[in-house]
This record gives sequence, C-alpha cells and structure tokens, in this order.
Amino acid sequence: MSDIVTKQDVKTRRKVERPKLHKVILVNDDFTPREFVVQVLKAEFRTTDDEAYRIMITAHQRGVCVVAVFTKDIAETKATRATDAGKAAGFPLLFTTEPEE
Ligand code: TYC
Repeated sequence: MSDIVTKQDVKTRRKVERPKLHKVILVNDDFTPREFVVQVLKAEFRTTDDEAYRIMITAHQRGVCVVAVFTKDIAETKATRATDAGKAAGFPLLFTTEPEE
C-alpha cells in the first residue's frame, strides 16, 4: 500500500527539500588589524585559533574567503553581527553572504 507513489507524495517530498545554504564571506580591507579579524572569527563563528588565522590570511592574500555555510537567516545574522563588531571598534571589516549554487 505505501509503495504506491501518488502525485501527492511527490508534492510533499518537494516541500521538505532542504533549504539552500548561504556562504558567509570575509572581505579584505587595508585597515582592520589581523588580530582583530581573528578575534571576531573566533567569537562569532566559533573557529579555532588556527582556523581563524587561516581564514583571515586567505582573505588578506586573495581578497575574500568563505568562512562557513549556514541557512540564510543564520548566515545573514552572523555576517551582520561580525560586521557590526568591526564597526563598533572603528574598523571597516566586512562580512557578506551569498547563496550556494
Ligand atoms: N589586510 C588587513 C591588514 O593588513 C588584515 C585583514 C585581513 C583585514 C582580512 C580584513 O578580511 C580581512 N591589517
């Protein structure tokens, strides 16, 4: 009985597909101290010291670095909070988000 796939089953399955994940991207600038970037990454994204350093130095050298992926809401909240932490300290530190393909 439950092995008969109906139109409704297909519809239901589509509704429960996982939401697209969004990348949080760290953008380089010439003013924010390296150590401050590392501190923000550790505080907001719960990375280790080494991981935070690796992300910071990648953005520093290449211009941007993907920090992590989250659902849309969480990615946007974390990017805003991390950007605001820089702003509060007088730095132009910037985190953006973009949907994963
Ligand atoms: N480029 C900055 C400096 O030399 C450090 C830095 C790295 C700033 C990464 C932002 O996303 C960033 N002080």
